[in-house]
Amino acid sequence: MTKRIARASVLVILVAFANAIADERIPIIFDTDFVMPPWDDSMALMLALQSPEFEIVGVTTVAGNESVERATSDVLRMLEIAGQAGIPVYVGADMPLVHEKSDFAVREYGNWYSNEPPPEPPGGFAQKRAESQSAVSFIVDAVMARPGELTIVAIGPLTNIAQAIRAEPEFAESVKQLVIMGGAIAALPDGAGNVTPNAEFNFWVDPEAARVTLRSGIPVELSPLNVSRKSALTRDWYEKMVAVKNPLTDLLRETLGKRFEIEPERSWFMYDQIAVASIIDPTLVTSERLYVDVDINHGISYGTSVGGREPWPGAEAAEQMNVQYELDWPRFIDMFIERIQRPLP
Ligand SMILES: [Ca+2]
Repeated sequence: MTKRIARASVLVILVAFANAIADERIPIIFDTDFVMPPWDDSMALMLALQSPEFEIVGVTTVAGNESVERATSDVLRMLEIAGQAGIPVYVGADMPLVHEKSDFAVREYGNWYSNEPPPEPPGGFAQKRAESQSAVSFIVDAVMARPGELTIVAIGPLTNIAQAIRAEPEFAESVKQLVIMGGAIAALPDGAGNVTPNAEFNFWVDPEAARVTLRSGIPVELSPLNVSRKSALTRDWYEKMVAVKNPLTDLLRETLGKRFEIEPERSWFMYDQIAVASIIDPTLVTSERLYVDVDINHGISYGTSVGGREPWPGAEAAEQMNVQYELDWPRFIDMFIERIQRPLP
């Protein structure tokens, strides 16, 4: 009896302790055009999953790198591999708001318009299924249930976020923070685009959604190509990353490893991973407060983000936000590797 009471008290203390930790965690919604490694969204999710600073309230998918069906199928499998299949997944937009498939879109990187069934992810399709609630409905409900508390990490086209903003008038003022991987800012170093000369992929896929989102008044931390270009994932770093064996490094060996087998001397940028890391440790990046807006005219600058220190004619609706442009690469990659190598739950 005494033993049982003692055990019960220990349990009570443990639960209280767990709750105390839970209260300290940063609740996030992870919105992603997810694809398995070597693509960046999956490595960004690995970092988030392996970081006790976060409470991942849900993962929402969107068309971008690939179709939304592929994003959903791959993320469900990733959560199983990471031992966190309990995190709910919600299916989001399968097309941008306005942008239509063009010959240029087909030639360039990205497969957001695809209607092909998703290929089998490493290890086979997940047992786990997506929730029946839509991503937009979930995002709105989750934010409105905890006003001022949730951070949204948006690392794909901003289609779901723009729809959530439009769906609920009080949504924008109820989001604590929105961390976006997207855009390229010519006013800062390394600000060229990666799809068109000046437009970055996520913003270019859904420029209208990017504009609605940036103009919404949600406090934004922007992680554009300027800061991505300060990263350099080489074969040496990759080998350090996979030196410890766990299901995540096994997956990286199987996927990211192929890149370095084919092109051992090449280095790769990291994008979404930096956006996630900057929430855990804001001192990893240097930012400047800029007014940022997105061009939605169907001309040569479609999808281009423009940032300025002062508002300029035509940018009267632009909001000020933190724009990352410099990265402490050695500290970032050390942190990334250390987290990926931690034991899985
Ligand atoms: Ca992405």
